[in-house]
Amino acid sequence: MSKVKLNLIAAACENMGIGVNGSLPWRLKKEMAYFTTMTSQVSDPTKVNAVIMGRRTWDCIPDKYRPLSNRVNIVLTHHVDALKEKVPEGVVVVPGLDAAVEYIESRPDIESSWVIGGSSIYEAAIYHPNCGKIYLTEIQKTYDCDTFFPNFDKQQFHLADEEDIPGGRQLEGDISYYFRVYKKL
Ligand code: FOL
Repeated sequence: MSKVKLNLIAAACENMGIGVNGSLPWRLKKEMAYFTTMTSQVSDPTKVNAVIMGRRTWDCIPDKYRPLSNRVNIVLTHHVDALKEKVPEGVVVVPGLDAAVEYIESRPDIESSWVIGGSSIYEAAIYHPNCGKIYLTEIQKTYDCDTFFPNFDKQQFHLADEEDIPGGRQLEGDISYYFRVYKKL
């Protein structure tokens, strides 16, 4: 029995779009700062968090921010040996979500684990027995997207009220969004 919880974090627009042409459809500075804070912050200063992503999401992170700092970066791919040659030392390459969970179980210094996309990895995480909470930023606008957050059964989740997470409508320029947290029932 594994006690590793997989939290998901994503920002999606009104049509549940999360990406277009291999990048984010928007540039929201404060929303990205929320992502950085949520995925980096630890309550035990001797520990770190892990971010788990698919290979395409790895590709979408700008070179200067890659690997994501102060976090253990775990990248999923069907071509482990090929990708291992291309990523910097310290980046963990595994063939799937179960292998990622196994790796995290072997690292007692990892405090929390964040699934950061994309679509297929989010979908695998939602149906994974270790699925925890979904931190979903709901952007109140429609963007042209080619990749989407998977439909999830809102019957199996409820909207949680979290301390420390800004509530209400967030405004950034003329774009508004909400920081939502869905907790598995
Ligand atoms: N979740 C949320 N809420 N917002 C997002 O934008 C988001 N993006 C991804 C996954 N979950 C998300 C995947 N895409 C970086 C770039 C793209 C990306 C995730 C992270 C990135 O470069 N992050 C840097 C900070 C960059 C900056 O300050 O502009 C980091 O250190 O976190």
